[in-house]
Amino acid sequence: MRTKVAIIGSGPSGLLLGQLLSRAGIDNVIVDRASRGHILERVRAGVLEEGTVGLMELCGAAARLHAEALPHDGFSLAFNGQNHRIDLHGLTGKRVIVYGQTELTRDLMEQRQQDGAQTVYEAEEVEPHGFDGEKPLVTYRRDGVTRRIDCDFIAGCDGFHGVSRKSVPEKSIATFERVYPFGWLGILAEVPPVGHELIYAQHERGFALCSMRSATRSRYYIQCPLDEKLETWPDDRFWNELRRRLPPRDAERLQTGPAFEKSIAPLRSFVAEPMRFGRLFLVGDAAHIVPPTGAKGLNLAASDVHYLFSGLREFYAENSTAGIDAYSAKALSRVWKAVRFSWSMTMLMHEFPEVGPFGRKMQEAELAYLVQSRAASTVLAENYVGLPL
Ligand code: FAS
Ligand code: PHB
Repeated sequence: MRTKVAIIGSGPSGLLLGQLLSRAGIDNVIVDRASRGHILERVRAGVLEEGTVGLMELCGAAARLHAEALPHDGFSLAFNGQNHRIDLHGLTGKRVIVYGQTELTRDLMEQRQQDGAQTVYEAEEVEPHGFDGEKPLVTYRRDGVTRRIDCDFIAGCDGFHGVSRKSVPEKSIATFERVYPFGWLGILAEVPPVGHELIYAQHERGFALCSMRSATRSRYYIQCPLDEKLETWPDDRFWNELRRRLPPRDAERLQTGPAFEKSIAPLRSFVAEPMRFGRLFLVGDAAHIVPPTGAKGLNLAASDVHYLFSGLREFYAENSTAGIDAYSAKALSRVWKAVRFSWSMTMLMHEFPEVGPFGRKMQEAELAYLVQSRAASTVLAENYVGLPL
């Protein structure tokens, strides 16, 4: 098989890139080791920046998003028993859109199928080759047969545990990492959310986040030890712990019900530099990971796609390599600012026993200053809604 761009990974990065390329008439194939169903079972991000929504519109896949998503003009920081609203739209003129990553992925898959572009699911032993030369290719096994895709470029959109970054010689790549000493225990439940906007709660018992997927479906998280076991968290224990971390007014309003999804996600900050190796480009989680505290993971994948798609379109339309040559530096400039923001939100909102009483006082002082100072709230707001592309 031959194509212009071989994309490894059918998550948001791969699907957004594939759809933009197809709409620009640039042939591409996506291969993913998982099944379509398995990818859609994963529950992940929930908050989209306006730029990400814009890409969905360019993909021709935004109809359901515009019909069902929840535009949010602000969110709350809860600490010392009080809620403090950050007026995103008032401070920045922008808002965020609450729409589950699962739905975004489904919309892109369906639009891709309608547009007739090729995706190979359940591909085994996917491997990029020859990307340091002029004739890269991707091999994979399907139904016991090894197949190859000859291409001009390979987009490694295969996430943190993918094969693309691991295929780069160690001496050619630098990595930067911070692993946090806790995880997020998250649940989904068909109950109305506790409030009409998100609540990020800092509490001595640990961080909590009240989010949602719709007016009838809630997404909640609580900070938990890394070695926590799901089986030790029956629903009642989760709801009681969440209540204890919220301001009294929210705790009283909290509607509970059976959790139909429960999972623990570890938290890390990770960046690989550069994001380009000859004819292989790393995109999204394949190149960087942020703790979900700043709601940046999926949105960073989208901005990578924006830069890479612009470069590839320019290459095929104008035979210019300027855009693809600039991809890594451009993407990393925005990535590092989002990594910093996500790290700072994580350090501010979570319980770190090792920081002791002084460290907690610093967290309290920073939160108090954040909600008192328009300048400080504006800094928070402009990072949360997403820095310019
Ligand atoms: P993805 O990991 O989504 O997709 C990679 C794809 O590549 C997968 O479909 C996988 O099957 C495939 N793949 C992997 N290895 C392969 C191989 N060897 N061969 C072929 N295919 C391969 N972000 C937020 O903003 N908010 C959140 O609350 C949030 N929660 C998260 C919870 C978890 C547990 C995780 C892991 C991430 C979370 N994220 C969150 C971040 C998440 O949303 C990512 O940023 C987003 O999925 C990035 O999309 P992709 O880069 O496409 O990577
Ligand atoms: C979610 O709804 O899953 C979500 C929202 C905001 C975050 C993290 C996760 O910062």
